[in-house]
Amino acid sequence: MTPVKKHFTPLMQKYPAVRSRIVALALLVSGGAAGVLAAEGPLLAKSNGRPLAADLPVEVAVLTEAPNVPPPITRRHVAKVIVNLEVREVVKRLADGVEYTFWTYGGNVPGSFIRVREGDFVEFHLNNHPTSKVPHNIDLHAVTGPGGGAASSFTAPGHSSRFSFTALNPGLYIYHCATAPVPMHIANGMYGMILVDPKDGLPKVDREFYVMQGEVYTGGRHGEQGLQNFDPMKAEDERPPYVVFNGSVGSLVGDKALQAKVGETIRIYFGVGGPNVTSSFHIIGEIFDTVYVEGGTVAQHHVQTTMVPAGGSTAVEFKVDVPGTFILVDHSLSRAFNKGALGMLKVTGPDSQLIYSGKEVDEVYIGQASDAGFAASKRESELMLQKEKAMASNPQIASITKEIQVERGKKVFLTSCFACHMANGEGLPAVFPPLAGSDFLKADKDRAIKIVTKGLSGPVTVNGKLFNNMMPPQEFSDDQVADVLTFVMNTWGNDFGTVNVNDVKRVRAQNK
Ligand code: HEC
Ligand SMILES: [Cu+2]
Repeated sequence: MTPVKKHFTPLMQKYPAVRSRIVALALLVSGGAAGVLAAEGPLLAKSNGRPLAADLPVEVAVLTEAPNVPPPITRRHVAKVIVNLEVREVVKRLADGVEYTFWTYGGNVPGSFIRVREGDFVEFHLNNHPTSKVPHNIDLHAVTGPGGGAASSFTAPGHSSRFSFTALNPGLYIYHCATAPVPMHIANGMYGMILVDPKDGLPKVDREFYVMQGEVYTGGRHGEQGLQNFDPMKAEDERPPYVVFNGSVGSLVGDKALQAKVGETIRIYFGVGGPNVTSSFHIIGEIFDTVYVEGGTVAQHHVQTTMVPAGGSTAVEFKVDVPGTFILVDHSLSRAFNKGALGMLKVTGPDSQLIYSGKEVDEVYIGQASDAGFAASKRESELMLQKEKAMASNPQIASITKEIQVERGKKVFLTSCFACHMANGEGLPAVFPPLAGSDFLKADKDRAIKIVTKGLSGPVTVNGKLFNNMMPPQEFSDDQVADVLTFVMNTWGNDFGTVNVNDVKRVRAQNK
C-alpha cells in the first residue's frame, strides 16, 4: 500500500512510537488489550465491510492558520488521520498598542484548522508546551463520546495526551478548551474548528477561508494601551471590550484583507468561539448564495445575515460578481464598529455596470477600519518610532528611560530569571552561567534577546567556564524582555548598554 508508506516515513522519524501504537491498536481490535482506545475497538470491528483501524492508510493532518484552510480531501476511502496540536501561551497583539497573553492551539487565535473526512479514524495528540503555566485539554464537537475528548486530553504543561475517535458525522465543528474555568480558557483564545468533509466531498469552490469570532475581556477599556489582563467580572457580566475576528482587531483589514477575483466562488467557514456572544454574521454588499445552517449539511439559499451561536458554526458560499471591498461584520453593529468584529474581502477585476455601479465603500461608514483609518494607524506607528528615536538621542530622556527600564526589569527578573541565575546574578558553578560580569552577555545584545525569547541549550562558554545545560524560552511581552535585559546589562557592575522594545521586535521577527 503506497499511501501508507509515503506518509509513514516522515512520521516515523518524528514519532518513533507510532508503529508500536498501531500494533497496539491491532491487538485491541482483536479483543486483547484495554486502555484509552478500548471504546473504539468494538465500533471498528463491528462496522461491516469497513477496514479495521490497523489496516487503514495513515496520514498526518495538514493544519493551517486562519484565514487559510487545508486543501479539500480528495481521497474516497477512510484513513487513519494523525492530528498533532500544540498548546502554547503567547503574548500577541490584540489591537494597535494593545497586547494580551493568549492561550492558543498552534500559536494563533483561532486554533489551527483541522480537516478530516467522514468515517476517518482520528488519532489526536494534544501537546502542552513546557512554558505553559496551566493545564489544558480539548473538547471537539465532532467527537461522539463523553466530553468530546475533554477528559482523555487533560494535559499538564510539558506533557502530551492521546485519544482517538471516529468522525461519524460530516459537518463543520467547533473545538475548544474545557479546562476550568472554561469561559476564561475560551476567552483567552482556546477555540478553533474541525471540518469533517462529507464522504463525497463538498461542492468545489475557487477559494476557502477560515474566520472565527470571539470576545476578549480585558481589564482596560477598548483601546487602552499596553499588556492587558483577563477581567473575570467582565466575563461573568458578558461585557467584552473586544469582539474580534481571528484573534485581533484588524486581523482582516488593509494588507491582511481576504482577497478574491471577480467571478470566483468563495466559501467561508465561520465559527463563534465565544465564550458568550452570538454572532449575526453578515457581509456588507453580498448575499450568501448558500448557507450550511449551523455548520450542518442542510443548504439554505439567498440569505443576508445568518445567526451563529457561541460554540457553533456556519459555512457560507457566494460568487463575487463585482469588484470592491466587502465588509464582514457581526451585524450587532456596535461590536463591528466599536469592538473590532469587522473584516474585509477585497475583490479585484472588471466592473459589471449591470449589477452595480457607483462608488463602493464609504470611508466614514467603516470608520477606523477603512483604508484611510488603516493608513492613519500605519502612519501613527511610524511617527511613534520617530518620536522614540528622537527621545532616545536626547541624553537626559535616555538616562531616565534607562532607569525606568532597570526598575521594571528588576521586577521581571524576580518573577523568573533569579530562580536559576540567582538574585546576585552569579548563577551556579557548572549549572547556571553567571549574568554578572558575563563576557558572553556583553558580546552580543541580539543574541541575548534571542536567548530570552527562544531559550538556549548546548555548550556555551562564559568567562572561560563551560556550561552545557538548557534554558527554556521565557514567555514575556516585548517590553518585559527589553526591560529585563536592560536590568541585567546594567546591574552588578555590568555596563553593557540598553535594549529597547524595537530591538526585541526585530530579533523576534528574524527568529520566527
Ligand atoms: C530554568 C532556569 C533558567 C531561567 C529561569 C533563566 N535562565 Fe538564562 N540560562 C539558563 C541556563 C541553563 C543557561 C545556559 C544554557 C546552555 O548551557 O546552553 C542560561 C543562559 C543564559 C544566558 C547566556 C549565558 C550568560 O550567562 O550570559 C543569558 C544572557 C541568560 N541566560 C539570561 C536569562 C534571563 C534574562 C532570564 C530571565 C528572563 C533567564 N536567563 C532565565 C537557565 C535559566
Ligand atoms: Cu485551556
